[in-house]
Amino acid sequence: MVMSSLRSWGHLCLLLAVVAVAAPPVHGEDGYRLWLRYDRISDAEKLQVYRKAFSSLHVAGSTATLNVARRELRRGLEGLLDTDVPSVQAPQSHTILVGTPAQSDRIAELGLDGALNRIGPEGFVLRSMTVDGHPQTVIAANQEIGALYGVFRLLKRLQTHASVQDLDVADAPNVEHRVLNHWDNLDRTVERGYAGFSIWDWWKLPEYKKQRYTDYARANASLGINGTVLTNVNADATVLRPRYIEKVAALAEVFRPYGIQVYLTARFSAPQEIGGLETSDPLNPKVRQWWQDKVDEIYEKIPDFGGFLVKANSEGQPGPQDFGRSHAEGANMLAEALAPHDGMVMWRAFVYSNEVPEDRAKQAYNEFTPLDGEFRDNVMVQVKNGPIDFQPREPFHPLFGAMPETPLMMEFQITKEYLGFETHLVYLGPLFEEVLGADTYAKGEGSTVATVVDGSLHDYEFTGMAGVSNIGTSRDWSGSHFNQANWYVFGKLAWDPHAGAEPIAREWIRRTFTNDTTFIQPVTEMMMASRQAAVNYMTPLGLHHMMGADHHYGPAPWIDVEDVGREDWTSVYYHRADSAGIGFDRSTSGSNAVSQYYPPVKEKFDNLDSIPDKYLLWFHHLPWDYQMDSGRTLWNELVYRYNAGVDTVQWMQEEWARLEGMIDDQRYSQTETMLEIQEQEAKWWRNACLQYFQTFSQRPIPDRYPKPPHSLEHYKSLEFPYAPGI
Ligand code: GCW
Repeated sequence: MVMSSLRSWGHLCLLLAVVAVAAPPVHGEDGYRLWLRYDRISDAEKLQVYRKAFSSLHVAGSTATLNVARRELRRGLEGLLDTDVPSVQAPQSHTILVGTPAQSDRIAELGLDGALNRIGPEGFVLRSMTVDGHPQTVIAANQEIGALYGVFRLLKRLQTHASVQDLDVADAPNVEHRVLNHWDNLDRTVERGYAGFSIWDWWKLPEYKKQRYTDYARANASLGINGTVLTNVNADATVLRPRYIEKVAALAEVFRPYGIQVYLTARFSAPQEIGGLETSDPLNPKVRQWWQDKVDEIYEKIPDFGGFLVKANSEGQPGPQDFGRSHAEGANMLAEALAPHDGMVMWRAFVYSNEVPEDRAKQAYNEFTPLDGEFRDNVMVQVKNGPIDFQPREPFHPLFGAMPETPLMMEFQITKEYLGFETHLVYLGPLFEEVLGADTYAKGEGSTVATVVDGSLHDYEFTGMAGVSNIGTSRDWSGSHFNQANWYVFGKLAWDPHAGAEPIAREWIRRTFTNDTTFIQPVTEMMMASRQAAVNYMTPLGLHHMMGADHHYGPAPWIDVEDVGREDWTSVYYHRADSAGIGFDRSTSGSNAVSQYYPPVKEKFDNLDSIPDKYLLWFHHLPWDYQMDSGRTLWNELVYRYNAGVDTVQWMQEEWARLEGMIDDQRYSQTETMLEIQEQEAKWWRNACLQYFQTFSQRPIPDRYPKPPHSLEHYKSLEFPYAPGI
């Protein structure tokens, strides 16, 4: 008995040993670590080189931010190099020396003044130097936050197996305010959130500060994000009550060492709602006093409070126009209260009304351009990337370039409200890059949106970029592994709006998955193709706003006034399909929205010979038999595009299948499943839209394409009462 059980025990051990040896070296990953994965470097040669180059570290000073920098460096090096990298009192050979001249004479004496003078408060110098005969790697900055950014930069080099010899890097952000916008409500639901609930556990704050808050700050700092608006733009005045200000202060305290300022959304009617006043008129002295007192109260608890983000007179939100005042008068009142504390106002330009008898795409421009020059110095006007609403594709917003006297802040949406929620693999880098790279011609050729956003075009330093967050309580933060890339690319482009989406994708893949080029190459291609795929299977050729009403899930090109009560929330308002053709005529003979663009952009969009296909039906209503450059008729082109979108998703599935085994099963199979959902939904979009448009075009779907398997009635009857994000 004893012998036989010993033998089975032996067998079991042997079996386990075999399994252990045979198992792939990868292990399960739940995504919590994001791109900050510091596992032992797999390339033995690189490991040798890095170990030799970095044998100790010396972070000069022990302020909160420098302590974070030291911890990060140790954690990173010890993980990546899989060896002890001690903190030393006196730098030796191969020490990493980190600090600011103000904190450390050692740094001050390195002769880096010239470089430091060029990098501002948040930049850093990363340089290989010989100090007292010792080869060292120096990370120097004017302020501690720059040192932390430099630490992340060095660790990134190791994560991506880059060279660390002869380093001579100096970098600084091109945009001053790099801010996440959380559309998080105080009850922890998240408007347009697809990654669980809000990570702010308001109820337990201020006492209980979750580890996740620190991890959030760390992830953002690794990208250079330096601000966060904690609350939904559809605002709740409650957050301005004393009890909540304490809670906000607790979060601010966690974020401070990471260089992240907190902001709140200000509900314009707060003086009435929580202040007991009879009006919120921005010109009323009592109202002004109320805001000043409120702002002073906030700064007493949060000395580095960033300021307010405001959605006013838009989609039912209160605002200055309720009292006959302009957006500038409203913004300036808040700005005046914030100015003594160095706080700012981010005033959104996302305004439109169904009572204004004008193309919705034109309304923000019409409303804001006359106010150019009227805003106080500490106001930025925050403009969505396109004139409608974060659609899969829109031309750039014509306000960019059109308000030379007003700093304009870019607003991108990272959460994929209109691009497949959390499930679809859609990398937003190409969308962001397309918008930033668009030439407004405001001051002639080269006046790209990026030059407006970075302040260089109109010569101002007060600049910003906002991204509507895709972060929630989901273990992987963003609802899927690939959605993390959208947070990542936003952060990188906010730092440098001239950077490219593709290199950022590669870098993200290396840090998140592997440095194996046989994985990086196809996955980069998938990511780069994914946005156009979504455009194709949802809203090709400049179509827009055809999603389900309210929850915005799935196709619903049939939505009309009877469904939603107002024209500008329908689908039919935007595609205008009829027996003659399809598209919104915004040309000079239509709504004339094209004229909001500078020449020659205006002419380019106005003219059928020069307008790119991607914006065709945004600006023109065209007959079904209109001849496309491809040689196809418009109807056939539409059919072709919808199918191409599905094809690309299927290609992505095939590519992904070839990569099985190259990464851990957990992330592999999540992605595989998400792609299956995406394929199903891409087909659903194609089938429902073609079935619907066919009722107008009265033309057949060419034989080589699949026919919609269901009737139009079937697609129309689908309901999604618990769709997330509302
Ligand atoms: O895209 C729309 C969303 C709303 C959002 C609004 C906005 C926060 O559907 O949920 O409200 O834009 O940006 O204000």
